[in-house]
Amino acid sequence: MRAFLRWPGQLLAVVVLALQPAGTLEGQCRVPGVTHGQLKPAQNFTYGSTATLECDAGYVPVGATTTLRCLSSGRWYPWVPACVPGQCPSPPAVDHADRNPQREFPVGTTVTYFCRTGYTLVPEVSPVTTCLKNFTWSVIPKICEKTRCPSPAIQHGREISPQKAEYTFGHQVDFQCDAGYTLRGSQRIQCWSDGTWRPPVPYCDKVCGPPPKIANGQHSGLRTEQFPYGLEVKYSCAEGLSLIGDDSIYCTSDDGVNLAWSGAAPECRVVRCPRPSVERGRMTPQRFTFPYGAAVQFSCDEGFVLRGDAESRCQADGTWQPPLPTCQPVLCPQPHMVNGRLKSTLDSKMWYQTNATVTFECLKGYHFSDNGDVSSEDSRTATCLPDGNWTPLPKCKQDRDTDVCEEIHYIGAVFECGVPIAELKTLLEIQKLFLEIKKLKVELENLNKSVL
Ligand SMILES: *[C@@H]1O[C@H](CO)[C@@H](O)[C@H](O)[C@H]1NC(C)=O
Ligand SMILES: *[C@@H]1O[C@H](CO)[C@@H](O)[C@H](O)[C@H]1NC(C)=O
Ligand SMILES: CC(=O)N[C@H]1CO[C@H](CO)[C@@H](O)[C@@H]1O
Repeated sequence: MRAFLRWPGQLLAVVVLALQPAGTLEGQCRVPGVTHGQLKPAQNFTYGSTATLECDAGYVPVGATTTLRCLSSGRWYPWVPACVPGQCPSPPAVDHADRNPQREFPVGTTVTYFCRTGYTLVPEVSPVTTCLKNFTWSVIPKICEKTRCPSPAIQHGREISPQKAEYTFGHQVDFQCDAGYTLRGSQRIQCWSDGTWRPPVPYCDKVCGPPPKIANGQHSGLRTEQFPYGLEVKYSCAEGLSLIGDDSIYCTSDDGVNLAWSGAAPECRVVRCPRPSVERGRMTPQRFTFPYGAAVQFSCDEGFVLRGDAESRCQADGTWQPPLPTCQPVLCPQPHMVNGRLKSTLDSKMWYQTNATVTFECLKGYHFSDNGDVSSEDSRTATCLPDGNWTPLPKCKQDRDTDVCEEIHYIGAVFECGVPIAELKTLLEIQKLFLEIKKLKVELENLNKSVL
C-alpha cells in the first residue's frame, strides 16, 4: 500500500476499496489467488495472523516456507507463493530390465522398461510406470522373466543332462538315442536368447542291427556301434578260405520305414578246384593252386583246335565252369579239283588229318600245267596242313588250251598296239582261215589213221 501513498487521498481510498474484494475488512490482508493451491484458513486474515499454503496434488510450493504472515502493511510475508508441478525421484530399478535414459520426471511422466537379452516380457504385464501425484511411481510388477525354450523332448531318445521343469536361456541339453537308433544332428544344444534351440533339436533315426557274423571270417564293422542307413560293411575270410557270395552288404530299406541289411552275409569255405588238364593243350596263367574264383585260359598245341570255352573259372562247389574244353586235331576238308580227281578212291574221305597226303590225276584230255606250260607228270600230291588247309592243289588244263591261249595273247597284244578296227577285222579273218585249215588238217590225219 505504500506505493499508493503519494497519490491523492481520495483516489487512494477508491483504489484500496476497488482492490479489496467484497466483504474484506479494514485491517486485513487480501486473500491472495494461488494457482494450483490455497491458503488455510481461507479468510479473515487480520494483521499479524498466519496462514498455511497448501498446493494441489502433484504441485509443490516454490520456496521452502509454507507458513505466511499477514503484515500490518496488508502484505503477506514471504510474498504470496506459488505452486509448481512436482517431480518424482528416479524410477526404481527393475530386475533384468532397462529404460531409456531420462533425467526429469514431472508428475504424469511415463517410463517404459524393456527386458535385457535372454529375458522376455511377462505376458499381459505392462512394462510402463507413471509418476503419480503423490510423487511416487506406480507399482511395477515383475515384468521380465528368463526367456524359455520349448521342451526339447525327442522320440526314441532321451536327455542325458539333468532334466528340467523348464528350459531357459543358457541351458544346455545333451541327448542320447535308444538302442537301435542313431542321433542325427547335434548331441548338445543350447537354449538361445530368442527362445530357440541352437543347433536345432536333433532326432533319432533308425539303424540296422549289427551285421551277421560268419564262421571263419569277419566284417569291417566290428568296431562300429551303430549302422545307419547306407552304411556298408565288407566281409573277409581267414587265410586260405574262399569268400562265397557278395563280399559286402549295406544297411538299406525295402519299405522306406524299416531298415535291414541288403542281403545275406557271404560264407567262408575251403574251395579247391582240381588242376585243370586239357590234353594237347596249354593253360595260362601258370598256377599251382586253384581256389574259388580262379580263372584259367586254354590254348591247343599246333594241329589241334579248341572245342569249348577258352576260359573256365573255379566254382564254389569245386568244379570248373564252363566245363573244360578239349583239343581236337585240325582236319582238312576233302579237296576239290577242277578237271582233276583223286587218283585212288581209297583216299576219298570227308576229313583228313594233318600231314595226310592225297594224290591227284587230271581228267581225260587234261594235263597238269605250271604257268601255262603243260607238264608231263601224270600225278601230283597235296598235304593237309596243321591249319586245316591243303598245300596248293595242282591245276589241270585242257591239252590244246595252249594254242588258244597264244591266240588270245596275240589278239590282246594287237589291241593294245592300237591297230585300227578295219585292219583288226582282216587279221581276225586270216586267223579264222588259219584255224579252219588247222582243223581240216587234224580231220584229214584222223581220216588217214582210220583208213590205215
Ligand atoms: C500414492 O498414491 C497412490 C495412488 O493414489 C497410492 O496407492 C499410494 O499408496 C500413495 N503413496 C504414498 C506413499 O502415499
Ligand atoms: C606232321 O609232320 C611233321 C614233320 O614230319 C611233324 O613234325 C608233325 O608232328 C606231324 N604232325 C602230326 C599231327 O602228326
Ligand atoms: C468465517 C469467519 O470466521 N468470519 C468472521 C470474520 O470476522 C467477522 C468479524 O470479526 C465475523 O463476523 C465473521 O463471522
